[in-house]
Amino acid sequence: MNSLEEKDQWKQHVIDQSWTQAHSLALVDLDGDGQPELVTGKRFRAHNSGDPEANAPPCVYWYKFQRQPDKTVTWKRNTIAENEGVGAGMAIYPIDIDGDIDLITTGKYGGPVIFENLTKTKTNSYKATE
Ligand SMILES: [Ca+2]
Ligand SMILES: [Ca+2]
Repeated sequence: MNSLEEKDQWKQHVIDQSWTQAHSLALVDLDGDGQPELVTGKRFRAHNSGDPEANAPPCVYWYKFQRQPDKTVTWKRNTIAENEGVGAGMAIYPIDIDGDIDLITTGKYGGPVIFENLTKTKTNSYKATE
């Protein structure tokens, strides 16, 4: 047994118990401060509706975490969308090259969905063609 398998090597901390079925996770610096944020979300009716709250609406959230002086960590949830979700994957890339990182999720109501991050420009510079 190596040191990572030893009992009591890991302690679980739940970040948010207010929703269920979190799917993909990513750590990405969304606001450009040099510290990554946690991006995640859910779809609905996953696993043949066998998961808890199977029909709860999909969502995309990001969490800002902060280390406190006593070394505890706090997580503040922020909403990107509550009408689209995250399925089995997401992509992170500066799609609109405006200085911040954008997100592409697998969506729930159709094909992939881009969430344009407007942190740097405050204006929509992405033009989708259909
Ligand atoms: Ca950041
Ligand atoms: Ca952007």
